[in-house]
Amino acid sequence: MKCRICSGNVSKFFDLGPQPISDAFLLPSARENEFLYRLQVGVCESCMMVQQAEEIPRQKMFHADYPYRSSGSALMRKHFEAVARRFLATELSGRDPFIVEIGSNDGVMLKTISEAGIRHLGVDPSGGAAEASAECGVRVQVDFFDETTAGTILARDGQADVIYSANTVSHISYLDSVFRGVDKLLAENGVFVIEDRYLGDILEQTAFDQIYDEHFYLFSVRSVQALVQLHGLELSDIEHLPVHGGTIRYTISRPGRRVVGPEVGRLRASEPVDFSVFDDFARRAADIRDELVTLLARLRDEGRRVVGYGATAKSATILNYCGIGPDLIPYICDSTPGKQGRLTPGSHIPVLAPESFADPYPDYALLFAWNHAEEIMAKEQAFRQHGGQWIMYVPGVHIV
Ligand code: DWN
Ligand code: SAH
Ligand code: ZN
Repeated sequence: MKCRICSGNVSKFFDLGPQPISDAFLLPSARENEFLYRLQVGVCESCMMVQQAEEIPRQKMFHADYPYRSSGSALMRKHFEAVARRFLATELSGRDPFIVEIGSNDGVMLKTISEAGIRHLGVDPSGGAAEASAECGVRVQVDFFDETTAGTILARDGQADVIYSANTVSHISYLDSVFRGVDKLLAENGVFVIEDRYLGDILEQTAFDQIYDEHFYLFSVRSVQALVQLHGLELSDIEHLPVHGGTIRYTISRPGRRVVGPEVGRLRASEPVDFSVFDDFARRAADIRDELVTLLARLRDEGRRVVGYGATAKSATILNYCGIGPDLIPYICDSTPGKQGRLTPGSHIPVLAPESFADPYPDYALLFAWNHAEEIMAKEQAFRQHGGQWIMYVPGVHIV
């Protein structure tokens, strides 16, 4: 298999078997003929980019009914407001600045930019999310960002001082086209800022649920630096952030335009070069699967009720890789309107509104949205007061 970035040789290290589209929550009547594909990941021996073996047509994942809404988490709303405020105070403080966001979803970041009266454009193919962002005053183009889209934006709006993209660039297999687009659209002294899940944290926590269709790539400093250089740009800074279980914010600019920060070399030097870490990761993931399934089967046999919390995209990987269905988890509570009343993809577990959680409280709740543990546990304090316990599987299976 050839690397999608540099054409190097990709060595496969983890096969997660047949998997559905992670955000394709099914209407109860539509459970037949579900689309499945084989989820496998490998690492490029040349540029170290971790990537999937199979590409899913982009329209199958991102369309009018794509259900995820970034604003569903108070923590993420705060995070993106801080991002916007920082841009307003720095990169966007000049004359008539312009910012483009790739994957703007429901406008969680651009809302603050729009309120400040700054020229902006969100690009996102998911029409429902785009509609929600337009309702809060965000200008949005319902489209996949690529070289063609970039050309259209350039002709209409001119160059961008900031191109920002959170949890989206890793979702795009055709990064050659995206980077050609960025190169066209970015002003001479502009910055391209990317935030994405960090491979180092995924390996350390054995968070193998971060591998699913949308996460086509898992980024590291080494692989992003190689990617950026290949397209004539420079990785000038990185920040390691706690959100989504461990994220890196990469600041990319034209060569020589910015001073390269010391963190880039420091974190890069800490990254593994020995491929055995990937095989170890796959082995630990299989152990977690066995432990989790054993625990859930034991609790069921003891007559305990276990329900799920947070019908995340990540949960598709756990549920389908472990073979967990409604016999072990009768339902999952989730606050997203577009997921409620539907079945989880592949595993066909009903998704109910959070109000069902207390009706009555289960003995245990399996927290699929483990990256929002603090927020959810604070919101659901009464569960613990009723004797309920949370089951976690990152890093490793444990009960809190
Ligand atoms: O990268 C991606 C990230 C940004 O979002 C996308 N590919 C898809 C998606 O991934 P995810 O579904 O794993 O993201 P989250 O943020 O872990 O999803 C949290 C889920 O939990 C949502 O469905 C909403 C739900 N939730 C809830 O029911 N109550 C969340 C919170 C905070 C709550 O209080
Ligand atoms: N930035 C938000 C949303 C992440 S979910 C956040 O961090 O919470 C990923 C988003 O990327 C979805 O809204 C999806 O529709 C969008 N997306 C996928 N491919 C895209 C592309 N080629 N161009 C722009 N957006 C894309
Ligand atoms: Zn490569």
